[in-house]
Amino acid sequence: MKFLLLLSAIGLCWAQYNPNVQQGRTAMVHLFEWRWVDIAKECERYLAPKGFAGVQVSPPNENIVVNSPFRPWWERYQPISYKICTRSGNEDEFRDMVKRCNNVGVRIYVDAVINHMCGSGGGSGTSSTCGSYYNAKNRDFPAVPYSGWDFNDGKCKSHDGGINNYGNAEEVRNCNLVGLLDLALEKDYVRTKIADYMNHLIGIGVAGFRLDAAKHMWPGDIKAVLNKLNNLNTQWFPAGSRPFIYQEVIDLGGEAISSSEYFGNGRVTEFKFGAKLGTVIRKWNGEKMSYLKNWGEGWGMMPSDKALVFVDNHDNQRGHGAGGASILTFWDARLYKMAVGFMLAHPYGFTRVMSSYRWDRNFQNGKDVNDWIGPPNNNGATKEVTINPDTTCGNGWVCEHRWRQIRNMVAFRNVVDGQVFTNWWDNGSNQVAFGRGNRGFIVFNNDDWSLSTTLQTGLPAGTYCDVISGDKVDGGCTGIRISVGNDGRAHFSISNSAEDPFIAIHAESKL
Ligand code: AAO
Repeated sequence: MKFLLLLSAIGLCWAQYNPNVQQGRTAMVHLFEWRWVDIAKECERYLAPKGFAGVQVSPPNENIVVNSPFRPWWERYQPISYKICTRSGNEDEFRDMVKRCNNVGVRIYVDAVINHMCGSGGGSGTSSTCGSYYNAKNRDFPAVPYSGWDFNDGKCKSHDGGINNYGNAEEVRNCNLVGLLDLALEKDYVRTKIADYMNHLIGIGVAGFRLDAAKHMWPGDIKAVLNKLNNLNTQWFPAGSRPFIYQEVIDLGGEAISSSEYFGNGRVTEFKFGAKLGTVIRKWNGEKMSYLKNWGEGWGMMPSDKALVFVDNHDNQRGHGAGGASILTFWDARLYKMAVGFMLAHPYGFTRVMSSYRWDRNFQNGKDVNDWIGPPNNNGATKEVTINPDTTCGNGWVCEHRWRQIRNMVAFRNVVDGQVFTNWWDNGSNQVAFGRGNRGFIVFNNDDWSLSTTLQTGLPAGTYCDVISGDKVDGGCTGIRISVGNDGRAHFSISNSAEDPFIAIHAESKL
């Protein structure tokens, strides 16, 4: 009995950190601003066959409609109600997506905006995605319903009701983030309304949540909400499964609030990951890839089993949030592929791949004045994600997750899952290599000269197909071939002017 209690205690402790993925899948993709009908198709036609574990979807609940004169992407971070009704689709479409994705083993993680409602200057009326009435000035959201009692106006002590000082934890958590009406999460009524919304989604079959603006909520208040959540839907998950939780906390150091305060609730976004990796791969501040030997905790990041990691996210790819200029995105495709490749090959953290749309960037004094532009659309209606004959996406969707190098590194991560980080090699500069047990090996050349060297791969003898320059197809290889000898050693040469100056081989790319 004691033993059983101990076992279930361990199970419970691990619970909210566990992404509830299908066995052998290791990476999620954020399909930013996609419509539910397109995600359902993508799960079936691409994500499941390629081994993606899950999808982070944009907030599904009703939001304010901002016409100024065009609709910004960020209107979805201004809730009006918890009805499933947005530019991405209605509740029927959401249900159909969750069902079809789960049926092919791809999980859905919801971006939950529960810290606040719309901006204080949001006016009143029915300019919302489902037409629900609201009055921001009176704090009136009858479709939930919330009223003046449910907000933190009385608690916030800053002179203007906003957050001006990130050195003051109370201000960060009790005041309005960029003017967004801050919910009073210490109230059981508010906690219950939020939990009802999340339980509605759990009932539909989602596997977990990104908690938006978690830094702006007290960890204990989040805990109280999580304690009200149901177990996952047993149609797809083992009985007793808990929702996966990852909290958006930006902690680059030097502020009042640190990531570790949130570990008890679930995983936390590690923003140092993309900021530092971008700096290294850009070779800024004297950084070199050889310094990545102790990447992870050794670089001052949180424990691996608490971290949700990514190279860029929907904020910092356009100058919102944190991270700054070092962040790599699809706009710097060559360096970006190396960074994502490094992330997916390295054992640190649970990984999230970004999938974006293109917009007209317009830098004025170093700031992109078009950082607000919403998804590809016709008069506000989000455009379909069309698929070109060469498998890339049309209609303005970038689909980084379909780039061969990125898609094949997701497969690499699945193949090396659970294997140790080993056989590190570097040239003291920007040529590095490492393996994962006897299942995979990767080599980078980010120097301004060629790499030509023989390395211990740890892999069994044989000829392997490099999954960066090509694919293994019908037993052949459309890219570079690497032959590993009986001693596990192989010769690599990578020109510094190669289209993609890195090579990756793994157990399933063996010919
Ligand atoms: C929009 C308008 C606003 C308007 C508001 C209300 O843009 O002008 O006042 O509506 O009408 C998104 C957009 C916002 C948008 C909002 C609502 O990004 O522009 O406001 O929807 O429509 C902070 C939060 C973090 C947040 C991030 C954007 O901590 O939670 O700001 N991210 C999430 C979402 C995001 C969303 C929201 C939250 C709101 O991912 O998409 O906003 O739901 C410091 C702090 C960070 C802080 C940043 C930015 O970072 O540490 O916590 O993030 O400042 O304010 C260095 C430092 C680093 C610092 C950084 C930037 O890198 O090391 O610590 O500089 O200064």
